[in-house]
Amino acid sequence: MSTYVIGDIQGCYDELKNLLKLFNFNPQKDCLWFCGDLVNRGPKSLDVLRFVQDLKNKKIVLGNHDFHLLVVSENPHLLSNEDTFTDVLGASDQKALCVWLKQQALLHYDAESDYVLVHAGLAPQWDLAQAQACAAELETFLKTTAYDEAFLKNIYDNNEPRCWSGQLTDVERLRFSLNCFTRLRFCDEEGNVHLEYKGPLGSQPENLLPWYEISWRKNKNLKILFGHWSALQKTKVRSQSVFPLDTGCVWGGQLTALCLETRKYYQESCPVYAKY
Ligand SMILES: [Mn+2]
Repeated sequence: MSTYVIGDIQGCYDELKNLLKLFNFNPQKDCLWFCGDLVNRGPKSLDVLRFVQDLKNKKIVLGNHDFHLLVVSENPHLLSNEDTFTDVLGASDQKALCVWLKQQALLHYDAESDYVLVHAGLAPQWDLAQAQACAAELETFLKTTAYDEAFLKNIYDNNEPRCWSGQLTDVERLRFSLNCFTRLRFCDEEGNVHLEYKGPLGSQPENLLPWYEISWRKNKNLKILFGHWSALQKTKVRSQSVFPLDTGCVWGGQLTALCLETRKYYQESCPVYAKY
């Protein structure tokens, strides 16, 4: 049995099927881990969701696009011109797929291999236990709450608070956790999360660093698998224990898989489905 971790698919279903052929994926024996953003921007979000849902051996963490689909499915007016998951919204199994998607994790930790899987990143103040506690709290909340007006106002698309503390209120803590797990890219040395800057690595404001380069980061001992950051090439990452897997398939890059047992990478090239 092998474990393959797959980067952001974003509806690139045909490329996913081709990628699996590159390592002769055996659904009875092998396990697939998905680092989130299964849907949106690409052409076949519905096919990806149905395929992943039917898999026998899998682990999934939710990304910002998956979460956006859940929000839009309960609040159709929030659909934007760039969203391409309308195939899901009109599907006979839309409701079942969204109920299933809501049950998925924000963090997966495998104690045996010591790998952590998240979509975007971990706050520098979090050690494994704190990250797991924050993920568990948020997972319970997301699967039981209605994505109504109050939810949109209190939790969704809100960049505050910027910094972790044990003194945060329940709502602040949920918001901070959601932002770190699904949207994080840059922090400053004081540990504040900066979500506004979305430009390329290297051109960021001087005080900002990729979250995994914060010198005192309390989760440095972990091997972290993540997606979300398509501009990030493995060669740009100095840490040996950080594994970026979003190689921008939807933008005409590749879809990437990493075999955890062999540390071998597999890549399938994609056409340009979306433009900046
Ligand atoms: Mn993302």
